[in-house]
Amino acid sequence: MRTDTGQTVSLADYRPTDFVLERVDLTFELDPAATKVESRLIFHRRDGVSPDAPLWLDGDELSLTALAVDQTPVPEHAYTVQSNGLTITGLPGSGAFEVMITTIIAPQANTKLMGLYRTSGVYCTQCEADGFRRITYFPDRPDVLAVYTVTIMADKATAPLLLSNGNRLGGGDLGDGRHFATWFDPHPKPCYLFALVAGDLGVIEEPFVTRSGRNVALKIYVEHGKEPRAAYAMDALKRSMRWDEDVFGCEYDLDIFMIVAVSDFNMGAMENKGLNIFNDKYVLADPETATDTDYALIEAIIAHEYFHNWTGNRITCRDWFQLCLKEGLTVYRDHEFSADQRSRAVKRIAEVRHLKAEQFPEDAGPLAHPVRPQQYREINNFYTTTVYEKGSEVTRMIATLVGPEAFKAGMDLYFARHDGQAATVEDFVACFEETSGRDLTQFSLWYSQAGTPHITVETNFDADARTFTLSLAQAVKPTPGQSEKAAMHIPLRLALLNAHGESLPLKVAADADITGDVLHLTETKQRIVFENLSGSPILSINRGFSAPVTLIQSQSPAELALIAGHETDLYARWQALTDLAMPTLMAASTGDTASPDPLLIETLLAIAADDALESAFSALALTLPSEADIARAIGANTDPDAIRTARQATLKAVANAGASLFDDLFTTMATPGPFTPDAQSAGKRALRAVALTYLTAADGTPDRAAQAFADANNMTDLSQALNLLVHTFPNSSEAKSALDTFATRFGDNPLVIDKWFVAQATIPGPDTLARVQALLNHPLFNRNNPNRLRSLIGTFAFSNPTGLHRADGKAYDFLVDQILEIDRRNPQVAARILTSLRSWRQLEPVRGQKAQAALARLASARPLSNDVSDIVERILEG
Ligand code: B3K
Ligand code: ZN
Repeated sequence: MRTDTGQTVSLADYRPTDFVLERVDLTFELDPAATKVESRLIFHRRDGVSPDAPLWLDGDELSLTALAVDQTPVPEHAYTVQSNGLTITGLPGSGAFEVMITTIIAPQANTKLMGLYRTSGVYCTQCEADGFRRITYFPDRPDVLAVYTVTIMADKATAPLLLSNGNRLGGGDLGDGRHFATWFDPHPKPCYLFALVAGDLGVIEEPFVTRSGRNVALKIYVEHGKEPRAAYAMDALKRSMRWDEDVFGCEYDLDIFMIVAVSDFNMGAMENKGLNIFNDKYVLADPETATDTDYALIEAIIAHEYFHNWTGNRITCRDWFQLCLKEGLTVYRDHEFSADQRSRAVKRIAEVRHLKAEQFPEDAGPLAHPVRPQQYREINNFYTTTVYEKGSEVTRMIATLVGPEAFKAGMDLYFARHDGQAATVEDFVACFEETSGRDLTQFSLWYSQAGTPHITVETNFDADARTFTLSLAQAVKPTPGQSEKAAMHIPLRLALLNAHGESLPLKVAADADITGDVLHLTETKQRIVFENLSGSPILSINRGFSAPVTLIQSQSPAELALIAGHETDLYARWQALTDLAMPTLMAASTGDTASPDPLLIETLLAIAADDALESAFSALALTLPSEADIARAIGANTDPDAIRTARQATLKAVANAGASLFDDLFTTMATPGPFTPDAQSAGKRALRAVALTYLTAADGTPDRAAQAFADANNMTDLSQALNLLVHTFPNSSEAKSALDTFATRFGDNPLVIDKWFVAQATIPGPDTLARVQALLNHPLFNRNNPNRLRSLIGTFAFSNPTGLHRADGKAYDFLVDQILEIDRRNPQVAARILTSLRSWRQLEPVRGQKAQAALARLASARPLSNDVSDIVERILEG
């Protein structure tokens, strides 16, 4: 384990390497305990670099057994091995030369799951961000692009399958029970996109013909016996490939595209060139074991990794500070894909919910950082919702600002100009400036300035002048390292509605900064006057969530109810409902005995009764803001128990008022016949689940949920009933028996058992800690598997506010003990779970102090990985 404190890397310090890497030849002799890696690298000195400049190669936990330059062993005095790399001196002053390096690594001892490791007997790799240096000494940075040839030798019986990037050149028998295969990837790539898989796996295959006529073999590798469960992923892959051709003009560029599903993986998936490696959770699905959410995630992640082929692989990042260049853009592309495949409005609401639940707190807390950070200690801690989801929103705002034609032309220009390069955010933005003629200098603050802008909205109607004045003020709170903030360019879509909810024409002075329905807020304070209005209009602002901002606006319940009931923009309807519900929920949870606003109940029930609405939308609209949403709205001094009590009371009040409507919905939203994962059926199931939740709240008994559990014929209905039962009546015999039935039925399927862990880890209340502790010793739990760790410990930490924030602080101590324990094996997973404590300063003082003490204990523990120490120090400081 690396126990050093790690060095801070700064964007300002970027400079290119002294040596240009031209070609890479790798040979692997695979062995679980001692894999031999022979690497031949062809370099030449970059123009202008001093002839005696040494060559630096990164390395981590490697054992060097041979080193030669141009076939001559390097004498000892001409190289130095350090714990983090290798320096070679005395290299040729000009021309190309070959460095040959042999290292020995132990895949089976690799518990960090970075570099080459073993999972269920299969060799596999994860190199992004800096795992390649755990395979061989190498210039492990994304701006070093080269063409790779890879030969893999392994035991034939245990590893009949030998895969790497690119196209397979050939292979054969080595005689001694071993065999080999050679792969060549013609596309220059950085080493983080390198991949190797060797093992014994099943496969499903389908042909795909690209729009220019290239035949591509699509292959998805899974554990033997699981092949049928990869069919949906294959379907999603084909749809993604076609969509990327149709919408972005991006065509696939090799003869083969492979996906390998593995069961031990630190994150969701990895876009290695031609050989994506996936957490099997995001590949395997069938109606009996996967929920609608699982299907939607598989579709999105398959698309995301595939889309990286152009945004990430063909055009990669100059350095890791530019991570959003590939991640934010690719998330934007996968969001657009899902919107086209499903319901655009529902997808948008889901995106906003996710952004507000995950990214807004990050941007408001000690881990806040710009979409393009300025420095890092551990790059793996920057694969955040800010880089990904806010990065996607920034791309979306560019599309809004420049309009669809200039956006399309800008993307085309980006692909044409930077193909084969390692690019920067500036390169990307310049393309849209050129195609639109718009100056995006101020807009670019979205990349460099952290924090969510808060926009204060004030309005005034002048009946005599028939004008409606909109006064906006923007501010961004200080974030770590950034105390002063400049005014940003914020695109706000808006409408003025009449009393029937119809949009009125937007008539403004010629010099007003508004194009179509997009208002450009660029000043700290800005005022716009709308003219020619016969009555006071109702303002609907930030429609479609055109900018990732927080609005501070006081609209009356009647205005919100009008928007919630009649806006044509469904996102705006959903947002207005949330705003309508929030005051009651907040007041009740800070001690006031507020009963829900009758207008809220009336509006919700009108939505429940409106069968013209998409059911997926109604399901979202009828779901009250979560406990975490309420905590965020309150901001400081939050008491999770009081919040839960308030939310449950509101739920019950709505349920009582609408019991018969919910009863009807429960019946009419049934989806008879065999399960299909399409969006429409999923929407019906979601709405039926919401109805069941209200009905259960109205009854106050576990009966309906227990019946739904017994009747369920698919995993979506089954797991929803299980969660409802277990969360609402945790100690009932019905809950216990449902948990037992579930475990017996799915005990042989770890991915499904994760749902069983999640259901229990998220039971509200202080007793869940003991339950989670007991489950750590359950035979179905496995400490070495990241999915198990996340489903039990991760969900307890992230998704159980009343459990984690037990008033006695015991859950904080538990979490810190677990993080320390996980950190010894897998620092990345440990650091990720730790981020669940980032908002500790918002807790009421007693809980806050206990959380702080636990964090301080973690910070002073040794050994501590660079990953965990970076996060804990920032959480405590910020
Ligand atoms: N690029 C990978 C994430 C790598 C994370 C490294 N710690 C998957 C993705 O975003 O598509
Ligand atoms: Zn990605």
